[in-house]
Amino acid sequence: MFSLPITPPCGALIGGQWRDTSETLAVQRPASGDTIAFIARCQADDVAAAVAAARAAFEGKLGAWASWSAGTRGAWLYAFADAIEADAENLARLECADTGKPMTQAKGDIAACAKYFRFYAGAADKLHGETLPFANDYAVMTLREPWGVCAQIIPWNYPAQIFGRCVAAALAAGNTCVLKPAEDACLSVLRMAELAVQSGLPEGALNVVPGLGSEAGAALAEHPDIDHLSFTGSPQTGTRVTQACAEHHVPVTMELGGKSPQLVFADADREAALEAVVRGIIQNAGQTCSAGSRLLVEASIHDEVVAQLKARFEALRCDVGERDPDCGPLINARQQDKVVALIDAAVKDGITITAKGQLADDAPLDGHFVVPHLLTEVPQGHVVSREELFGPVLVVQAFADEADAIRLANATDFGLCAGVWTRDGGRQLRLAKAIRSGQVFINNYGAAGGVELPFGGVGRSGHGREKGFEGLRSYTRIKTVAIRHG
Ligand code: TXE
Repeated sequence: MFSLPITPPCGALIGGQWRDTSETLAVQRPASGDTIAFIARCQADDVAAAVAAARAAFEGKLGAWASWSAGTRGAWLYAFADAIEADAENLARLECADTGKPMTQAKGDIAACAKYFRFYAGAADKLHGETLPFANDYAVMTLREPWGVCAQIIPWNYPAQIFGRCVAAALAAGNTCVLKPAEDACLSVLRMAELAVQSGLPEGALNVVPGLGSEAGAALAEHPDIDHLSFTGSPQTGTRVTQACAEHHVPVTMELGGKSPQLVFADADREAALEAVVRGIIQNAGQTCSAGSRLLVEASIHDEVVAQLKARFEALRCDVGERDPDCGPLINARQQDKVVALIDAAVKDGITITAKGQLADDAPLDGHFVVPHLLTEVPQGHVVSREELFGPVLVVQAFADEADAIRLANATDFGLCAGVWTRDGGRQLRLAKAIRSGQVFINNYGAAGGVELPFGGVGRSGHGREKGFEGLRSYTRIKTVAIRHG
């Protein structure tokens, strides 16, 4: 039987106190199906109490949060980044057990989370409004103010990283938070909430309401007293959350996944490109919004590239995350069934599985494993070239020339990321402009996840930006003050 390195508090954090709920939810380890924790199953009344605590903290009626200056908030964020780093080993082991991801990736996620807090710590007292030229008898300025109570609904694929990017930015800007983590994986988030309380974060500044999407999540999105909502998850749930927020005119940031292309031209640094192409689809077993799930390759090198990828895919090892394989299990049986069904549909329609990775002989039978798959000669209209599979499945298509490459890259309703591999400087710039997506990476993929870089989508990938200074601004609003002095 698997046991966790530490047991985080598994209740709801409301107004600085941990509370149990009458019912709980079992959390399973994706690698083996073992139950590793029971988390709170918050209902609408718990969510209402959390929103009320966040409101009271924001208005100075609970705890010291409202009295903290931007500099004091920044100092706390720095200290909290240190606390995360001091607990990094426990946090990484929790993240690995809970999400199934390989240990090296779990460690990277915890490091990135600490980096978010450090980045926004330094930025907290550098956010400012402007003075504006207007009529001579006026003085006009803008005040950059926090929204107030920020709701955050986050998924299970990167709990620690997404906690960092939302909570660090929201708190740095002076908001208070009510965060609904995903029912499938939230143990690192609960441990960090515990560390936040221990590090002296005032009551009510951060509230966490674990539970089901249809219960706690829906109650949070429907609550009339939130001022902003940030959501990361599926387009379908994003639509529902957006509709609920529209009832009360609550602004939303939506980060909804993708079907991102990697374009490899004949003149590319082939070794670097293929390394990034493979990493871009197996990272977190393909359960990454920015996964490079479509490889578009110039026709003249197509067969050679497929042969090179075949060898790489066949060498990929799939196993439990703790053994640090190339690829861990998927999060749950539902995601595993979805991915397997889509691969089966591709095979039924005559698409070739050119290569597969290997599953460790002693991998637990109840683990939700899907080995990496390389699908080639995939027609553009097929569901596997259009829909987000959210698994380690790379779809390969050939393009004739630059115009054809742009056409294929943009033949999607999504628009999150694109990778472009070419040594031609003019082409790099043309493609950067022509591809319809929130991020274009030239001769790299993902810019090492840099927390400093704004991130978000177009089209079905969502709207609004998280990360970087742009992400911090999105946790604020502008107030215009016009003084007529005569
Ligand atoms: O997502 P959901 P699921 C995509 C990916 C995946 C698919 C389904 O393609 O296969 O979504 O995953 C909460 N009101 N991504 O079902 O439902 C839920 O509890 C309010 C892309 O897990 O979007 C969780 O906290 N909240 C992605 C969060 O929404 C609700 C990350 C995400 O769950 C709710 C995850 C409701 N009615 C999945 N229903 C990315 N962009 O990285 C659910 N939730």
